[in-house]
Amino acid sequence: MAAGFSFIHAADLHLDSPFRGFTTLEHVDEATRDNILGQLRECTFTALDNIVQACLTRKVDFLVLAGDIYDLADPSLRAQLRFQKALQRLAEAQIPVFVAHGNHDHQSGQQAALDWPANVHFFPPGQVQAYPVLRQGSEIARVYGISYPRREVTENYAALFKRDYDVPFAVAVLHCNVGGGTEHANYAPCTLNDLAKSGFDYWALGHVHRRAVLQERVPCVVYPGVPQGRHPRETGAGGCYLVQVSPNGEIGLQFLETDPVRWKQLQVPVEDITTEQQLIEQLIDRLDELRRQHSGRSLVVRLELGGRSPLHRRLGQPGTAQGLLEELRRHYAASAGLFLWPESLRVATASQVDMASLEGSATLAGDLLAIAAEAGRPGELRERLQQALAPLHEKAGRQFTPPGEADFDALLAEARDTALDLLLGEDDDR
Ligand SMILES: [Mn+2]
Repeated sequence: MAAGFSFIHAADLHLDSPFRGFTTLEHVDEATRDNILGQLRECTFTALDNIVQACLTRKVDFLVLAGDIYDLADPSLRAQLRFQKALQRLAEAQIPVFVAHGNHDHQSGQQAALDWPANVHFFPPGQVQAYPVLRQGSEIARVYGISYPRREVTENYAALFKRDYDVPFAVAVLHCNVGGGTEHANYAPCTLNDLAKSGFDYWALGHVHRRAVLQERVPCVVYPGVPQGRHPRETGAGGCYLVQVSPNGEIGLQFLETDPVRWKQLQVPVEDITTEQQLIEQLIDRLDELRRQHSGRSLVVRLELGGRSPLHRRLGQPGTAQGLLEELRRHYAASAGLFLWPESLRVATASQVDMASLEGSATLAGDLLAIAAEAGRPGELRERLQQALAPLHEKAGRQFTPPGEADFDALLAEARDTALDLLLGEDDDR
């Protein structure tokens, strides 16, 4: 290879995602509501524009998109036109784009008949095709890829990729589930070993929405994750990878953030808080801090209050959590500019208990703590409890990983606290 080159790898754009559950926003004025809904409606497109802008600014040699460009197999015309327009900007800069379709935008759907710029290459459904990337007439890389002909692809598509050995650098673009992960549908299943032994230099994957570099050394195996999170469980930065290949074929990865709206979960411990006034102030402090840490981004925040708190009883009253949420939404209402939307507020506090004085006391609560402590140590009681839970885990085992020792301890602590709360009674103000 005469000189180094670079490309950007993105996947799972899910353009025009509907943001279900965000159609009505309560407790705020209409202008605030329109501002938030407008930004949500735009954010998958803004992420795409940010990817395109990164390609232009970094002067990359090509762009790879590894499936689920659209959220639907019958995408909106709006989504397709916006995609076309974005790629047009890359055509003007003569940057080639290689596009695979995945399970969300498989090729059995109805897509509009549009003219695509000559720099755009769609991989065909069900078979691998390769395109050379040329610089001044000589090939710097070859990009191989395949699209989904239908939603459910159960074959191992990775096995269809065959590298040509006269190629300086080979990129494979595939929407697939590596290693039988259960978080996403098991489409085009393959193992990391299938990819590692393939002879390719870089596997540009899509499908798994959480970013993961499965292998750093050649072949590099990468899930870039979503460029824009789309619901409260898709937390963390969304983006794409800038891949720099040195003249001797070494690969450097740099993650670029592209999400205009970010989903956050915020745990707020409330042990030391004794009044509702302090609580509201504390929540606003924490949210302001979060906003400072994410300047230039809008935020959707899922709040959880935790810890043993003197406010536990009152926080459990019907309407209290809702009232706090309402207050926060009003506080952060803004008719324009970046928004902070408190999406929900969950109370997971426990009552304040003087554990030290209860432990060892000749009371029912004392006995309960002694039993919980015994179950926390290896021994007969712990084994009996684990055996009692075993049938449940066997049944659910197909969907979940059975809990390990640490999970069991967490469950035990939760059971102890709930039992203690019930035992200490409603009219006890401790
Ligand atoms: Mn996807």
